[in-house]
Amino acid sequence: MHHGWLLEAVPGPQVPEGIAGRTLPAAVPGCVHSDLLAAGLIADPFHDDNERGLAWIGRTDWIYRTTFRHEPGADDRVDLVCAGLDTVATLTLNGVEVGRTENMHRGYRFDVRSLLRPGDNTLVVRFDSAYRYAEAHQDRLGDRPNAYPEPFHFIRKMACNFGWDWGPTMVTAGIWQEIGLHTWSTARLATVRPLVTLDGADGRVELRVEIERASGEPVTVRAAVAGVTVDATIPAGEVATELTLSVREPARWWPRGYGEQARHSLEVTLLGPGGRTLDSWSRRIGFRSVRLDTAPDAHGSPFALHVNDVPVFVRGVNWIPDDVFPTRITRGRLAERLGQAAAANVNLLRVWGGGRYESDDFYDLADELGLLVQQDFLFACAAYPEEEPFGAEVEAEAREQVTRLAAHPSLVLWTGNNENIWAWHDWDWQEPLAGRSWGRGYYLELLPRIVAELDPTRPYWPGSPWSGGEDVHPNDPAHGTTHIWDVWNTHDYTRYRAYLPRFVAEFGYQAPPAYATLRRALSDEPLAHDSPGMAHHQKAADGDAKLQRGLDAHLPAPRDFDDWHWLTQLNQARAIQLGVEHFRSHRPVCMGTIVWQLNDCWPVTSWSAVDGDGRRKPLWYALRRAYADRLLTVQPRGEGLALVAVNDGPTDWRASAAVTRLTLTGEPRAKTSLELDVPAYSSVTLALPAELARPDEARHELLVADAGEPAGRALWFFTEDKETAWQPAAWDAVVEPIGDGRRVRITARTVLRDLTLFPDRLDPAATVDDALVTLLPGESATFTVRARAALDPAALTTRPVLRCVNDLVA
Ligand code: BMA
Repeated sequence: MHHGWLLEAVPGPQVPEGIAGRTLPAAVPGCVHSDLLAAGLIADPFHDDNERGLAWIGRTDWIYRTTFRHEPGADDRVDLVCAGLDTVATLTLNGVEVGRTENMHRGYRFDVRSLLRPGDNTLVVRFDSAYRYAEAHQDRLGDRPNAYPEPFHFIRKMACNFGWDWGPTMVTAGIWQEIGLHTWSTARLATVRPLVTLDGADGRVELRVEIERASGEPVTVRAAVAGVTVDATIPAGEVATELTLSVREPARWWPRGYGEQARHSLEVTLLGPGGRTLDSWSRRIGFRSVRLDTAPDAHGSPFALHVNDVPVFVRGVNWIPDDVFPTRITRGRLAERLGQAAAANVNLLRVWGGGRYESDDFYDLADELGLLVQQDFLFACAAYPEEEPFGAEVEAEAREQVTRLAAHPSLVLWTGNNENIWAWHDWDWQEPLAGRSWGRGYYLELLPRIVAELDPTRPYWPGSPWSGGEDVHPNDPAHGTTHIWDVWNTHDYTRYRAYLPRFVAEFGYQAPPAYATLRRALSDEPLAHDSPGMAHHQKAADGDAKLQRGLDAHLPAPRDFDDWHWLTQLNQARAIQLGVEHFRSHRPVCMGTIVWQLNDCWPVTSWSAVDGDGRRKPLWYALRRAYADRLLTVQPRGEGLALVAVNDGPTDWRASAAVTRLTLTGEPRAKTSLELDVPAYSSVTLALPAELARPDEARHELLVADAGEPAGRALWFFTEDKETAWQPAAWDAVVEPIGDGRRVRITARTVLRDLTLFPDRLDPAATVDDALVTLLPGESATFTVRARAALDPAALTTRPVLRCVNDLVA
C-alpha cells in the first residue's frame, strides 16, 4: 500500500500561499518535508538558513489519502498494519474512523475486515500538529525542565526532531514506516521473542511465542535452528507457549576483533489444523553470552562488559539518526556508515536516547559486522512526565521494542535514558519540578521491570550516565558510566587526564564538516567562521567561542578561513585522541570509551567524526589509530613520562620499542630500548628514564617511541604547537596517476607535523586513505587519493589541499 498517496495541508493562517489548498504526491514511507521538497514547494531545508522558513510545517495538520482496490476473500481477518506513524494520527477507512495513534515509536494493527468494500477503498490518515499535541499536554500537566526550549518531552516522538545542539528544528509528520493490509485466518504469530545465550559451550534459545487467534482450534509452533527442531502445541483457548532449543557447541558470535560473527537461521512456523502453514518468522541469531561486571573494587565500581566471558574494552562511538528525515536513511547508507565505524576500529555503537530505536537494517548490519550495540530507551535531556497517556505509551513502546530487537546478537545493553538522572541532580530541576514526575519511575522501576520480564539475557543500566545506585552521584567517574563535558564546555582538553573514569559513555569535541560539505550547503561568500551560513550551521551554545578557546590553547593563530578550518579539525582530532589514549592507558580500571559522536544528520559543525554528507573528518583517522587493537602511547605519570602499551587483541604482544629524544632537525639527544611483553587483553606501563623524559630544549625537541607494525609509533612533544620552534615545512612531492586517482608521495625535509590531504577541495567525490601523519626529516608517506575528476598534481600538493601544522610558519 505504498503507492498512489496524496498529501494536503489542512488550511490555516500559517500555511503559505501556493501550498494552501494544493494536493501533492506523497511518498510512503516518507514525511511531509520530503514531499514538499520533491514537489519543489519548499527550499532545501539543509541549505543556508532555509530551516527558519519551515517552522510552519510542524504547526500544520496534514492529510494523507490513498485509494486502493480490494477484493474480499474468505479469510477470517484483514488487518491494516502500520509499522510506524509520525505521530498524532487519526485513520479513517471509507469514512469510518478505525483508530488514533500518538506514539512514533510503536507499530499499530487495526482489524478492518468489516469496513472494506469490493473495488475501490479510501484510506485517510490525518496527522495533527505535533506541537499542538505536545503543548496541550504541557499546559495540562504543567511544564517540566528541558535542555532546549521545545516541548519534545510531551510527545512520544524522536526528540531531536525539535532541534538539538547539532541538529535543525524540523518537526516532521508522515507515514514513516511500512503500511499495508495483512490477510490471515485461524491464527497468526503476534510476537516471537528468542532469548539466546550460551550454556557452557552449548547454544540455548528460549523462544517465547504469543499468537493472536481468529478461531479456537489448537495450533502448533515449530522452531528450528542449526539442525535442531522443536514443536509445541498451543491448545484451544490459549495464546502463548515457550520452547527451548539446545544446540551442541555451535559456532559462536563474537564482537569484531574477538572472533567470527557466526549467525544461525532461526525459523519459526505456525501450523494450523492439518499441518497447514498459517504464519512464519525467521531471523539470523548469534550464540553469545553478555554480562556486566559492576562488583565494587578498590577504585570504586567498574563497568566492564564481558562477551562470551571475555572482558571487552569498549571502543565506542555515539550514534544519532543519520538524517533529519529517517526515510532517506537507506540500508546502503547505513552499511556505509557502520562500515566507517568498523574501519575506525570501533566495536560498539551507542544508539542515543534522543533519536529512535534503530531499524532492523541497522541491527542486522551491526550483527554482521560484529559491532556491539547499546540502545537507550528514548528519553534525553528533559524531565519526562509519567502521567497518562505517557505512562501507558512508554510501557507499550518498551514492550514492543524489547521484543523486536531480542533476536539481535549485537544488542548487548539497554539504557534507561540520556542524562536525565544526572540532570535531575545537577541542572537545577528540582525546584521548578516542585515534586512533579520527571521520569524516575520509568528509569528505576518500569523499564528495568520490562527488560527483566521480557529479556533477562541482557543487562539494563538506568541511565547514561549512572553510577549504580541512588546513593552515589550519577556522574561519579569512579562508579559505573560517566559523561565528561567540562572539557568541551569550560576546560582545555588536557583535562581528560584529570579523570580516572571506569567507563566514559560520552565525551566529545567539535569541528566543522569537510570543506566540500560546507560548500554544498552554504552560499556564504566568502566563507568565514562567523559568516551567516556557518553561524546557522553551528547549534551549540557558544560553539564558535569554544572552538576558538581550544585553538588559542594549542595551535598557531589561523591567518584565514582555510587555516581556521584545518586547525579546528586538527584540534578536534587531537582532543579525542588524547582522551582515548589516556583512558585506554588505564585499562583495566577504565573499560570503555564512547566518543560523542560518530555521525551527523545534516551539514553542521558538530562533535562528529563523519559529517552530514558522509565525509570523514581528520578525527576519523585519529580514531582509527587511537582505537587500534594495539596501542602504543606516551603518557605523563607523576613527574615523568611513561610508555604504555595496550593490547586489546586475543594474542600476547611482545616487541622491543625504540625510544628516542631528538631535535626537530632530526638529531638524536637520547635513546633507549624497552622490551614490551603485554598479555592479551591488558596493558603495561613502563616508566621512561629521565634522560628521555626531560628535554634539553623543550621547544626544539620531541620524543618518538617505535614498536614496529602494527602499533606504529607514539610521539610526545614537550611544548604546545604554538610554542614549538618549528622549521618552516619543506618537502619533496611525487604525484603518480593510478586507475581512479593519484598516489601522492611526500618526503620530509624537516619534521612535518600532522600531514593531511584535503582532496575534497578539488573534487567533492575525492577521498584519501590516511591523514595526520607526522614525518621526521628524510621519511616518506604515501597517500592514495581516489577521485572522479583528474586532479592537478600541483594543486594536490599545496595549500589548502596539503596541510601540516608547520606550514603556518613563515
Ligand atoms: C551530550 C549528548 C547530547 C548532546 C551532546 C553535545 O550530552 O547527550 O545531548 O548533543 O552532549 O552537547
